[in-house]
Amino acid sequence: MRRTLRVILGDQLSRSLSGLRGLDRDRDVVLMAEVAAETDYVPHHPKKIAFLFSAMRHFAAELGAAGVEVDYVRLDDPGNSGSLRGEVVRAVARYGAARVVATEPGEWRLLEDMRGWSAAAGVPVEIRDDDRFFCSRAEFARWADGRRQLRMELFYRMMRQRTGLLMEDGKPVGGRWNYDVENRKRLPAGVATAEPLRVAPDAITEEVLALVARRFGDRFGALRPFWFAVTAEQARAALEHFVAHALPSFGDYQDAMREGDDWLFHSALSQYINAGLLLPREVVGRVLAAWRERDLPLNSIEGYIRQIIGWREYVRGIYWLRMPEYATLNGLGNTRPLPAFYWTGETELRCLRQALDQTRREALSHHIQRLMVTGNFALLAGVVPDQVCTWYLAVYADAYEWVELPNTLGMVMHADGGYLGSKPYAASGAYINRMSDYCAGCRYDVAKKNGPDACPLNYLYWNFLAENEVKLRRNPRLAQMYVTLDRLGDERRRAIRDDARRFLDALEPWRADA
Ligand code: FAD
Ligand code: DLZ
Repeated sequence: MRRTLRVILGDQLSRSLSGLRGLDRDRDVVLMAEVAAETDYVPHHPKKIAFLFSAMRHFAAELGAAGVEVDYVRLDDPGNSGSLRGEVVRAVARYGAARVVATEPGEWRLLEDMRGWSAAAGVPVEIRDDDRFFCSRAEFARWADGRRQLRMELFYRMMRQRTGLLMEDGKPVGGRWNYDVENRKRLPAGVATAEPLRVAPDAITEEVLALVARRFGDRFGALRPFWFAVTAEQARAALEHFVAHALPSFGDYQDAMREGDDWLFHSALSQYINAGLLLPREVVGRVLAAWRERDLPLNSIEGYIRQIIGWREYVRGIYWLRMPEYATLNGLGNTRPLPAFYWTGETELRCLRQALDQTRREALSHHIQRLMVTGNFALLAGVVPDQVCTWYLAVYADAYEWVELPNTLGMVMHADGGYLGSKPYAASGAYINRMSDYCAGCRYDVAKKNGPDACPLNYLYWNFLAENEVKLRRNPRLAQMYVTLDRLGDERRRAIRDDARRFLDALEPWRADA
């Protein structure tokens, strides 16, 4: 009897994966491959590559220990063709496989490629749905049908009702759908925060770290210290650690930032969930169990569940609904190249320096840093969305296009004309000062509105509203901002424009080919 080849990608490391269902241990062979096409389509952070390669190698070993035959192609194996398609073609020939079974990938470009595998390998290729999500692509499309603009809050309520999570007699637990108003507290000085669980690298990880240092050591990002979990068991321990130490205060300080504090009360679990080491269902189940066991604050529990069954599922739905044209959108008509400091970290704005430095060290930063620091600056500076998206896709250990693109292009850059979110998350220095202690040590003065020492976010904010007036003035959520802009006199408006020009023109642009 001829064999079935089962292909598992680097972010499909789940034993319950659809592509593994019905596997016949006596006949089937699993293919996993480290390939240059995946390491190089954007300059991924070395820590992200090391995390995935180590997790892939551990997953292959686990399958092997469970009696599954695994063909694992390493990046430096002689004969490695450099692409997933090439490896599928080679493996089909090696095993005389009759067919290939795979789970749909998380990126459009790879799904397109996968659709060509059958012709290339000369055997049928079955592409199965990825059902590790709460909401299927078809269900999301049904929900979105006929809506000109989507709103996460409405999607989230539908998901709460559909799953019954945090529901009581058909009503939201506690009487409200959303406790976000309680989740915007500034972190008081002296409050001790939590750290994610750190796992020491084992021999497999050390071998991967040596490979990654050799091959990708010149890229943006520090490889060590490397502390990520690389197995499902370790990732579950990281989840337990989060639930024990950070979850109770997750809600209160969800939007806070503090100098030198990388994690506050965030879970640092997204890289594990997105690679398949943790399933969203088990994360939600564990958080709800902890709530019942320990009577934890509802604003933390609801806030966390909303991120997983709300935002995470919502952005995935939008990605598949709107690709491939979504990636090309530039609704505000931005033309400025990404400033080079995104890749060097060299900027005098302390908030940006902090977020960029953390990104370089850890290949992670928390949501408010991504949205309101690195994202807000790119929005105010009018950077070309495509270059911003490339940066976010490359530098974060949890980044795959299905989740990165809607967050960056839609939520941060408002490049989809308000399809994902009702208004741009634009902010001046006052927001950063309210939510962090960054401004105290900054070379710029957050209290000054104009001039060489003023916080650039202050004049860039008003300049952004002025420059995009035609597209944004009619947005009811920005009405008050335009009333204020209208009240600024001609002299102040001129100063805003001149300061913004001077500052933006002095930014060194990133050159992709440099
Ligand atoms: P927590 O704050 O502990 O949140 C819990 C979990 O909720 C996360 O682990 C994540 O799985 C989920 N979640 C929260 N917010 C979102 C969201 N907006 N979209 C999807 N899932 C969410 N998240 C990614 O997983 N991959 C990305 O490539 C990514 N790119 C982003 C780009 C931008 C510009 C922005 C603004 C956000 C992006 N996010 C992305 C969302 C969010 O910033 C990260 O999920 C979060 O910072 C991960 O850290 P954490 O695990 O500590 O999250
Ligand atoms: C991100 C990534 C990297 C860096 N390397 C590999 C790899 O060598 N082999 C592999 O199967 N997957 C890798 N991945 C994850 C894929 O890029 C991911 O599966 C697609 O982007 C779809 O989400």
